[in-house]
Amino acid sequence: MTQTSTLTIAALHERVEAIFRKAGLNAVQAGALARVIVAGERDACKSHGIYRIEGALRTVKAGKVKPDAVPVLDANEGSAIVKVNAGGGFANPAFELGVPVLAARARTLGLAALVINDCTHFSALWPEVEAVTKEGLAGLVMCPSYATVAPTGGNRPLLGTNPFAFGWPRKGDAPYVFDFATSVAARGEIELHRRAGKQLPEGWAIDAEGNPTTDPEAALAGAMLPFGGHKGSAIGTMIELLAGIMIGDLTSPEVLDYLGTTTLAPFHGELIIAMSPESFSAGRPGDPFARAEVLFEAIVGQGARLPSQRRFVARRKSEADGVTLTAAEIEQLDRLLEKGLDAIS
Ligand code: NDP
Ligand code: PYC
Repeated sequence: MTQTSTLTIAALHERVEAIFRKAGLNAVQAGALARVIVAGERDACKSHGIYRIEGALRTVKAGKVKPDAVPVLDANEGSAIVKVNAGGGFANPAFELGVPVLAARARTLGLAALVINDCTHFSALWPEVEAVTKEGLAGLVMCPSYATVAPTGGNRPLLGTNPFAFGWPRKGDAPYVFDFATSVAARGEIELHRRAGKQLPEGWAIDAEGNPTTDPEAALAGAMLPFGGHKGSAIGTMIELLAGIMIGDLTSPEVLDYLGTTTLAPFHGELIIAMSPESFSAGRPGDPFARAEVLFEAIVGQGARLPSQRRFVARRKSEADGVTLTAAEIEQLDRLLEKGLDAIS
């Protein structure tokens, strides 16, 4: 049986933050990264949990992200568009800086957008969309990645795995949140299959010759496929347009040109849109939150589950019992804490 250790969420946070500090990240970068990575472990989202630490540190070591960056807010007074320049650092502290201004603006204007430029982004989007719903607002979050996905009908990497998240606030309940890659699976899942020596499910990827493959190595050398065929391909393209070109930042193929590899975390921009359900529904019959509950009850009433329910169950368990890690994962954390960037090949 695999040996395991259980840590409280606070203890895991302390360890992860200390690893980033040891690697030379300033407090604002290390704190925000630890929050999002520990949230991934807490919610049983392994593809964006502690597994991502090495990738983040590899990107620091390669000089492709600034460990001491301090994000700068351009509040653009009165405008619906709030901007934060991440200054070449990670996206997470930039988001934390911008979200209170975004929320205030969306409450005043009914709708507002937060543009993050010049950031490195490796994390799941649900922590961000949940932060928007915590403000009583509906949210959309999206960003490109790097070219690893072939457009439907194509045979070479072009689009990113381009994650897309939506959140709706619920009074007295966890929000309705979905968050997924616009590829069949996140690239992190392919890498986790490779590490575990497992074959991929059919339909996830093609090899370098454009033939279907279930071999993770061949998939990493070839291309992933969009979810839902031409529909996912179009949504992935929309994200390149809105969260790349429209905000004056890099598209996924440009990111790959810039980095020259998919072993580092991608450098690009991010778009977050916040909407006030009260403002949009003003003057119309019915309370939008109460009407949303009717819809959710009808979904659940058919035996379906709401997205993120698995995460919220995992979260409650972690909050009560702590987060369980394997001996290999604990060893990896100890090694990173002891050696800092020297642990990264
Ligand atoms: P999944 O396929 O694991 O999950 C997608 C969403 O669907 C989740 O909200 C999930 O909720 C929900 N869901 C899954 N099964 C059901 C079901 N049976 N009924 C209802 N809802 C369901 O996501 P991906 O693998 O595509 O993406 C994983 C993560 O990777 C995302 O968080 C994404 O942000 C991140 N990512 C980040 C990238 C980046 O560049 N930063 C790039 C690509 C992905 P639940 O969690 O409760 O199961
Ligand atoms: O899991 O696809 C992914 C991913 C790419 C960049 C960050 N996460």
